[in-house]
Order: sequence, then C-alpha cells, then structure tokens
Amino acid sequence: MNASFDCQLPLNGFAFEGEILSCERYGNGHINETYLVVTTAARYILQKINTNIFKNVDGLMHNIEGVLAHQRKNTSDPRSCMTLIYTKDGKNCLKDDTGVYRAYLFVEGSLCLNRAETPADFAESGAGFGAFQRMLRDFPAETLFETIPNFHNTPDRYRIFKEAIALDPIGRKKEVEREIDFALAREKDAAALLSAGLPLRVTHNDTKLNNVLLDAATRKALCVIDLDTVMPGYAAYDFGDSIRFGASTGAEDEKDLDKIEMSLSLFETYSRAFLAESALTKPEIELMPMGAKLMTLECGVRFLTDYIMGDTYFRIHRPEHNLDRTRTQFKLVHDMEKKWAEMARLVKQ
Ligand code: ADP
Ligand code: GN1
Ligand code: MG
Repeated sequence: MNASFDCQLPLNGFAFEGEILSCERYGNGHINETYLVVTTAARYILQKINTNIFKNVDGLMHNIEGVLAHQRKNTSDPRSCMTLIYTKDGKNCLKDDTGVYRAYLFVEGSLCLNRAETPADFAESGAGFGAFQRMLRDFPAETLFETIPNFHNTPDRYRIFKEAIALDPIGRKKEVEREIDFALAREKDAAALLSAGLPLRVTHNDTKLNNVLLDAATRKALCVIDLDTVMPGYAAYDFGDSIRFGASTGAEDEKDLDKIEMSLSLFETYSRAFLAESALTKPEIELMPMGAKLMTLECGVRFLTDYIMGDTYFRIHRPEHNLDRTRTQFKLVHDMEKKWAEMARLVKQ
C-alpha cells in the first residue's frame, strides 16, 4: 500500500492488496459517490455512502453482509456476488469525519450497461433479477433493517410530493403545473399494489439495468449490485423498476420526448426472462403491469418532488435534470396507459 498516494479519500484504512496506483470517480449512480481504486494487485470499488439518504449505515451494512453471505451459499462462481473488502481493523465500513465509506472487489470481466445494446442483454438482466428474487425467498426477512422506510410506498411518495407543492421553497411550482396535474390525476392508482394482499418478499427495490452486471464474455447475467435498498417489498416493485428503466426506448433523462416510449417488445422480453426465473404466484404475475406503471409514476413523482425542492436528493448534472427525468417518466406512464391491454395479455401468457 502506498500511503503517500495523493487522495482525500481514506484509502489507507481498507485492507486493499498491493500499492495504490489510482483512484477515480466511477459509474452513473444518482445516490452514492463511487470510485474505482486500482492497485498493483487488483481493482476495487470504493463508495462514500450517502448518509443523508441512508441514515442507519450500520443497519444497511448488516443487510448487505447478510444478503452477500446468503448469495455466496447459493453459488459456486465467486464473481456472481460481490465481495466486501473490510477495513484493516476488520470493520465492514470506515467512518471518519468526512463520511462513511465501504469497498468491494471490482467484479472483473463484467459489463455495466446504461442501455441494453440488444434485447438479449435486457432479457439477461431480467434473468439476473429474477434469480435474485428467487434466491431471497428463503432469506430471513426479519433480520433486515428497512434502510429507507416507505421506499416504494407510492401513497406516501404522493404525501411528500404534495408537501413540496405546498412549500414551493424556490418558486419552481409555476414552471411545472402540467407535470403536477399529470401526477395528481393518477393519485387514485397509488395504492393499487399495497391494497392487493400480495405476499411480502425480500426485494432489491432498485432494479435498474445498471444495477446488474453481465459477464463480458458470455453476456449472461453475472452479479446483482447496489444492495443498499434490499428490504421487504413486493415482486412487482423489482419487475416494475426494471421496465421503467430498461423497456424505455430512450434514456431516463432524454430531453426529446418523441424518443421515449415503453417498448412492448422489450416488455415482453423482460417479462419472459424475469418470470421464468422468479417463481411467483398468479396474483403477483397479474399485477406486474401495475408494478411497471406505479414504479414509473412514483419515480416521476420523486424526480418532480426533488425538482420543486431544489434538487437535494438525486445527483444532477444540469439545472433542469430532474425535470427532464420527470418528463420521461410521465411520458412512459402515458404510453403504458395506451398499451395497458397488451401488457396485461403478455404477462398472462
Ligand atoms: P449507486 O447507488 O450510486 O447507484 P452503485 O452501487 O450502483 O451506486 O455503483 C455505481 C456503479 O459502480 C455501478 O453502476 C457500476 O458501474 C459500478 N460498480 C459498483 N459495484 C461494482 C462492483 N463490485 N464491480 C464492478 N462495478 C461496480
Ligand atoms: C436511484 O442509486 P441509483 O442511481 O441506482 C434511486 C432509485 C431511483 C433511481 C432513478 C436509493 O438509484 O430509487 O429509481 O435513482 N435510489 C435511491 O434512476 O433512492
Ligand atoms: Mg446503482
């Protein structure tokens, strides 16, 4: 380890092998600060955990250790689940006066995609998250901390949204009347999953395409990452969030809304792969389209809330970033409403 490596991060606290050669910002996550650390022996992912969002870091790390141990028991391939790197004094994260950090081995020979390059890539992500869902069926859910309470409680997201509208702290409400109306007109659907009597499972809750790594050589699903939000939830959350992100014909922050549709063909591709792996009940399967619609609506409401509140939650790279993100989500919701009958038919099939 090269103690003099010029970096503000507490790299020397972790039990990395070899001498550190570089440490650079990495990835496209909206929440944590992620760095790629390269040493003479290996590559690592170092993350500064967003403690404004994750208030109980010890609970969060306890969840992750538990899920990784459970995954490890169920697989023989070392790359198919992440490996935590402990601190030199044996802790699962490092706390100092600049923040809380944790590290993983970099999963080598993997691909992390922000857009599926082929439908087969998207199907593989479905197989990956479906298998993850099935693997957690016998995970002791009572040992998990709720890292973000009410994370996919859509009615509660509406409550917070309406508080933001009432507060309008930086005067943005007048710019977004149309988006506000779009969201409020759909509030009646918000409790559709919560009130359906579905079985509570252990879910990932953030199943974007870039939260599953594919094997670079075979392009098969390799490793589910970003485990901060693993908590009890409904399977439709995981299915729905994947559709929201991956079945869109454009990026989450695309400005040209003509490019944004929910592709029925990608919806079908994902459904087949996810449902084949995940071993769900008939009522759960029938509510998958509702999961897609509600996860997309909810995410749009969250982006819009953050825009109104002055961009305090999601990382932005331009002033109207959260508004652009809101608009793509609402365009997708609108498109799903047009394609609703077909979505229902495809999952029943
Ligand atoms: P965020 O919560 O901010 O989205 P993630 O945990 O998803 O953070 O990590 C951000 C990015 O870092 C991922 O999209 C992926 O590119 C990369 N990454 C994270 N963990 C690993 C890992 N163990 N191996 C390889 N790449 C990783
Ligand atoms: C955030 O951390 P990341 O970028 O994978 C967010 C998700 C949103 C997503 C929208 C903890 O995910 O809930 O769906 O952005 N994660 C958290 O892209 O809020
Ligand atoms: Mg992520």
